[in-house]
Amino acid sequence: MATTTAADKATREEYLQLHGWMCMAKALDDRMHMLVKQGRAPFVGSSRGHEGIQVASTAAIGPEDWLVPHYRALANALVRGLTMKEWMLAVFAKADDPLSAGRNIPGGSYSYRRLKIASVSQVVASWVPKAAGVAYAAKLRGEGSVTLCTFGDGATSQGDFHEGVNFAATHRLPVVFVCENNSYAISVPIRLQMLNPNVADRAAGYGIAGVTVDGTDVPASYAACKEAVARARRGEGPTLIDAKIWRLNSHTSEDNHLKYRGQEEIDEAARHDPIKRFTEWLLERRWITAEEAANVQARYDQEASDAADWAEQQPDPSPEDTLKNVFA
Ligand SMILES: Cc1ncc(C[n+]2csc(CCOP(=O)(O)OP(=O)(O)O)c2C)c(N)n1
Repeated sequence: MATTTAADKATREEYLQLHGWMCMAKALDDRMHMLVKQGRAPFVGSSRGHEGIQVASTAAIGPEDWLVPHYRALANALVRGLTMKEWMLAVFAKADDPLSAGRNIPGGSYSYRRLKIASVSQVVASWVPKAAGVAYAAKLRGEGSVTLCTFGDGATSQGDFHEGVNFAATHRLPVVFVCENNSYAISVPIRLQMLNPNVADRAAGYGIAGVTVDGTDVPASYAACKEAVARARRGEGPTLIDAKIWRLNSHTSEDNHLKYRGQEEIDEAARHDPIKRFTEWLLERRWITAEEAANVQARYDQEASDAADWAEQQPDPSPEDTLKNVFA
């Protein structure tokens, strides 16, 4: 597991901001589940359980850096500056949806130039070589930016993953690869995907640094990511971080994890909620009170509800625009 140095620690204010983004992501996630149950929204690919590593990794890069994340990346996008209203426009597939103009499942496939988020795709691992390409371009241009690329454990079984990481390693590109390892690719457990106990063990095969961290531990995750970003900026090439987390919900709202996980395991997963864990950490330090923590969540729950009601009233895309920006 990663060790923390003082330089890799955030301040109280920064940790409270990370906590806020996690609560914001949970509020949107919970609201989407409700909207799907009510038949008002089509789909949720839940980020519950991923929020800790998502805010930690994304806060470790700066506005000049690039984010090439996987499709389950709500909290990452919020850290980059995506608003709750923008997210809800995507949920309702409205004309002004800034992610895909209503053409894709919420957050499933998009790029957002202003936030320097590129090449989100549902084609598993396809964005890994693209992240290497973004970093290669930045290096050739002498930009000094770092590219953060995130993916699940299942993605590491894909050829695209190998090609992307190997290219980044060979060219010593400034990339931080973060595996949000929830130990499932839909219903396939990680033991049927690989024999190595850690995804980070694969780093040795590429000659790059590999780090295993508890992805439900926000300060430890932040420290590991900060160190990897610093390594990339020093020109020492990529790092592969294996952040162990628990998926709290089914793969998506189209899936029922009870069919392959069992209630006991699902109950165990709930005990690894990173929001609960991080709140306790903040409470122990007296950096937040229980009442303040509850108020933060309640405020974002209300904002998510208001954002949904507002977005639902916005104009739908017009039929004439159906083929706009559709290339094939
Ligand atoms: C190339 C490709 N193969 C299969 C799928 C179907 N699929 C969608 S998500 C997924 C699981 C990916 O699991 P993982 O990478 O661990 O990420 P997670 O969804 O658990 O966060 C699969 C197999 C796909 N979208 N793309």
